[in-house]
Amino acid sequence: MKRPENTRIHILNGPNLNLLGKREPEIYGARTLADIEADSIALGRDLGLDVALFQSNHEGGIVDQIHDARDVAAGIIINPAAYTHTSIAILDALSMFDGPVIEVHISQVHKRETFRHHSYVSLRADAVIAGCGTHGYTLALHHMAQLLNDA
Ligand code: CA2
Repeated sequence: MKRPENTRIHILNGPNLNLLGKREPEIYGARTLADIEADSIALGRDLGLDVALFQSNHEGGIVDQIHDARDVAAGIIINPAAYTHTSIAILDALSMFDGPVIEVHISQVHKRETFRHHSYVSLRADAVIAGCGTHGYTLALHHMAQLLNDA
């Protein structure tokens, strides 16, 4: 298997995900964002990926993080949280990123309110994972490794 030259992956998380593990565990699970960060960095090491995790409660903050990724990252894994359903700005920023983009939702958004069924980000995402809990980040990293190795 050919190894990618750039192995840096940015995992971006939108509003309120800093409270993961602290509220509504029945929907979002018990793991905190710090747990997900530690798990992702460790798995990244096994997969040959250099993983960094970011979170912002602000739409512009996420746009800035996508712009920063343009310069350094080979791929983006993003859970835009509520901005998934509203943000053309995040969609436009992702469209300016050249590498693979994987959209992750912890909950099964299609089983929830209808306003969660539409995603602007899905218009750019190369893959979408929803309803696998925080394990979705693990699945996304495995798929990202495959996409970069196949490129
Ligand atoms: O299922 C997902 O991952 C979502 O992106 C989560 C968003 C929601 O607006 C999307 O429709 C689906 C909400 C994130 C809220 O984060 C919380 C974290 C801890 C406790 C409560 C909410």
